Amino acid sequence: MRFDTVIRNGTVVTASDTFVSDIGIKDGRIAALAAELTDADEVIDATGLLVLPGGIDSHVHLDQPSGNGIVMADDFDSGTRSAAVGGNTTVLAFCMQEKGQTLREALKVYHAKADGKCHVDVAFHLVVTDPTPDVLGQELPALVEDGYTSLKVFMTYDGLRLRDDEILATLDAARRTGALVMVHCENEDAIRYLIGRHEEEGKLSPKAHATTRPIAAEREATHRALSLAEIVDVPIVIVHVSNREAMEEIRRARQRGQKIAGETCPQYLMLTADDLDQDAMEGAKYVCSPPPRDKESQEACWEGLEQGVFDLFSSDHCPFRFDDPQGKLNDKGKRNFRWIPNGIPGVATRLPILFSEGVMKGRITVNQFVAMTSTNHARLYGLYPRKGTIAIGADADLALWDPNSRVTLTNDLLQHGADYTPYEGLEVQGWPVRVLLRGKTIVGKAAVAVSEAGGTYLSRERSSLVVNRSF
Ligand code: DUC
Ligand code: ZN
Ligand code: ZN
Repeated sequence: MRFDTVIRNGTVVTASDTFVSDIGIKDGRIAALAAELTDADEVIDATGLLVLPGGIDSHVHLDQPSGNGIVMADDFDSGTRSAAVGGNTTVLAFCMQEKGQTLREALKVYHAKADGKCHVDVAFHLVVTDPTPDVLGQELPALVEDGYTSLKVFMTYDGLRLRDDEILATLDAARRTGALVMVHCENEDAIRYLIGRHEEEGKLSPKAHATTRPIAAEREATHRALSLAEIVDVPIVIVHVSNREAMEEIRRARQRGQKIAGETCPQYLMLTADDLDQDAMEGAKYVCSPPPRDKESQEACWEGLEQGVFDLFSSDHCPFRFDDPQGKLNDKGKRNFRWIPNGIPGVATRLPILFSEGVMKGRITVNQFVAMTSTNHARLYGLYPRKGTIAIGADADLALWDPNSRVTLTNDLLQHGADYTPYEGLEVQGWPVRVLLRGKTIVGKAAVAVSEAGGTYLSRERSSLVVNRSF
């Protein structure tokens, strides 16, 4: 067979194996894995490089309206460009239902935001904020059939949070339709109470964000979400876990026999609440929810990755500009932490940070790295085996990774819309030197993403956690 592209002499890494092989690519897919493939229009020499399945980041926020004049720093153009620079070939973004809006109306809005703008492939999770009988009984079953097979519910934030009875109804609808539900676990009433107390005491600086959202508020909500899922007998994903106590809830639920997926994020390995406690408003750069905790929590999150409590390592990319009245330093936010938008950028730094801090420091294997940054995302969100692995027939979504390249992270390198990175100055070892999306190079030398927006929308199957099949 003559190939469009052959990648020669790379070390191919999947979630289970590491082997030296050439890769033959034809019509955007992997057509051959063998030695000595030569007959191709384009030959890429990958000697000394790892060839990884392109990263799949199943937790990113792009172009979401954020209220109060706040504007997210990335739309689908800049956010997916930054994703590509960081070695990703697929992102799953959130489609936020406004109250009173149908899910179909919300999807129309988000498809219009994304169509023609994406540099990597994209799919949507539905965020259900208004679980009316029509939404759950009529819309959701049809949307799952149409390939929107996951949704998120919030236990915090006024206007987004669902009551327990609404969560139960949503989980039950998910069980009937085969959708997978992601849950943001923080106890809103406890947080509101603590915000009130902090305001009475005049504690209004960014560090109060962490003390008003304590570990117990996350642990309690995690336990409650798991209990609600147990009551209606449905799998769920606990997203962005920040600490040991919430993680242990997942472990215990699994021991009871529940099907649970767990997710953690770079900020819970790399940052602590002390980062919020800095002079002037610098701490606002690190305001995200749940907040970064302490050193012990970082250790716990590493343990969760090493031991498989967490299946997913996602960025929770939720970028706002810092020095901007529409971002972190909005007028109200400068006076009171509660108005600082929650979220930090991270879609480009997720893979390099986990590779450098996890693989290079001997905490996880390179195969675990691939599982937690790509394969498990594809399996859990219905994209496997088209995405998330290197196998005959899979999309040729590949990150050519130089394990010896040392890079100092700077904001400019990341090509996102934010004016800062929480990881400025961090030196990482390991970097994606070339990224291919369905066989086409989208990031080449010097990490410049091509300007053409070649990403497509992905319709998805049901989650492996729901259907429980191995192929
Ligand atoms: N939850 C998220 O998942 N992302 C950013 C903010 C939040 O609360
Ligand atoms: Zn969340
Ligand atoms: Zn998020």
